[in-house]
Amino acid sequence: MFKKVLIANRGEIAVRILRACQERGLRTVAVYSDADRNALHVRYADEAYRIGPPPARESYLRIDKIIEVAKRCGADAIHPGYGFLSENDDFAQACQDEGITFIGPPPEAMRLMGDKVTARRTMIAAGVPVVPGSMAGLRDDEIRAEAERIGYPVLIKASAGGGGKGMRIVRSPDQLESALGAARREALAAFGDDTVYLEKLIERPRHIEIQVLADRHGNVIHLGERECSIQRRHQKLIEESPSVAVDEALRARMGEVAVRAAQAVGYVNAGTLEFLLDQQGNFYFLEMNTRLQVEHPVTEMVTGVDIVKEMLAIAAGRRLRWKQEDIRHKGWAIECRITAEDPINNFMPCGGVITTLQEPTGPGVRVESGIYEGFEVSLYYDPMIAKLIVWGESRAEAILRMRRALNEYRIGGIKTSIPFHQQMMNSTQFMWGTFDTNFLEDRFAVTYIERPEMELGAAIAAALVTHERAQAAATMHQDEQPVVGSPWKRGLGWKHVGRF
Ligand code: MV4
Repeated sequence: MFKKVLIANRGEIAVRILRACQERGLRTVAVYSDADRNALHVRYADEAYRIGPPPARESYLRIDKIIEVAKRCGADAIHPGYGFLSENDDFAQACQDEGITFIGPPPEAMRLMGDKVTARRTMIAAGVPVVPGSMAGLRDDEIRAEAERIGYPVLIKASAGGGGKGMRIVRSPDQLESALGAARREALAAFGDDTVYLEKLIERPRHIEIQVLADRHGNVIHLGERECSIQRRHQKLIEESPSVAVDEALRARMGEVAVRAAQAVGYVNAGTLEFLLDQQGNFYFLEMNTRLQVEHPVTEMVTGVDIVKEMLAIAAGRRLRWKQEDIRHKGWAIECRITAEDPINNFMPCGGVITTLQEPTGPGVRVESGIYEGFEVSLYYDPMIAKLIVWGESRAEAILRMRRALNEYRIGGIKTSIPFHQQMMNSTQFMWGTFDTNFLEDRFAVTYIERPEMELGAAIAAALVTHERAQAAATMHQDEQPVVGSPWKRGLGWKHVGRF
């Protein structure tokens, strides 16, 4: 087992990883840029080393500087967190070459899943469902023929990158030529590569992802799903586990596919398979994240598994402690990403000094944060400053608890996304759970107050009644006795989600 871990990250995730290391009796090393000289992760670590000026490309992305610090201080393991170098196979390779344990997957697995076309081919070979589509690198005339074969509507996607850049929906042949031109131009500008490919458009999909854990001894398990459809410009804002759209049978199918996908690439450590789920309950591979994810705490809250500690154990060569049948799910967890952005002003990033801080607490409330009173939030990095996660016995209780926790949360001196989350938790559509990835763009403007005539209390009461009724109805169907049991058992599914 390694003895000293360098955390090659900053902010809330660096603090999160530090805590797991310290609870495992490991020495901890922080690295920081000049903008983070007084950051929380620097304060909490046993040792801290400056790696450069604020810009990430001169500090947190500098493989040479991070490896140099690790060698200088005798760190025998590195945890990359998420973002920055966490999916950089050159970094994983550099650690391996220097005899430093990389707490994550092997570089080969990163490479296989990092390239979208290779990942798609690998998944098809492994029998993982992918969206019907074309090969990449086709000429425009070949694409026209492919669009006819696939059948409209189709989606044009950029081969060189994700996040929605270079994506264009084409609903009829007459739109194809102009959409192709626009997609190629955007892909070239964003990725320096105008190669595109086609996929069948999945209308109003949900983004459902499955957490997997794989050890070095061939054992792979999944920890259930996370619902991540509430996104803005492909940035997740709210995640939850389980999903109202996934019942026990669908969870088992998605989990089995996710495990098979991980095995197909020789995956080791924590990883996440992302899927699109259509309105008929079919799911399709989207991509694999070969790292720990921001939203991992919602899975931890409903399974009781400390994913970061399992990453440490797996990296140290330990066998997984559980078989798939040992994994139990209890209750419902929701995470709200707290960002230094102004939701009333188009989520404009707003830095500044935090003049007051009152974090929520109490039963079922968890705050993962990298801030404190007096800390200066800089805009050199991602605007996410904290995550608020709650657990409840049911989704309705989790929503009520999130509402209570958000009302306690006070961050003075900067604007934050808290008002957006408060409005979302008051939204009857969110409470119904019938959203999809288009929800924010289509139907939820921050300044729009839904059904003002409906008293908030009435909306909450209706959510509670609806939820318990849906559970009881689902239970009745199976056991004929109205026992309100785990939401994991009955998966409300869209057909079950009640209406007010
Ligand atoms: C899709 C899709 C519908 N049909 N592919 C968005 C970025 C990249 N991760 C893939 N994305 C999508 N691919 C097909 N064939 C809809 C989206 C999509 C989306 C997916 C997940 C989460 C949020 C999204 C927001 C808009 C579109």
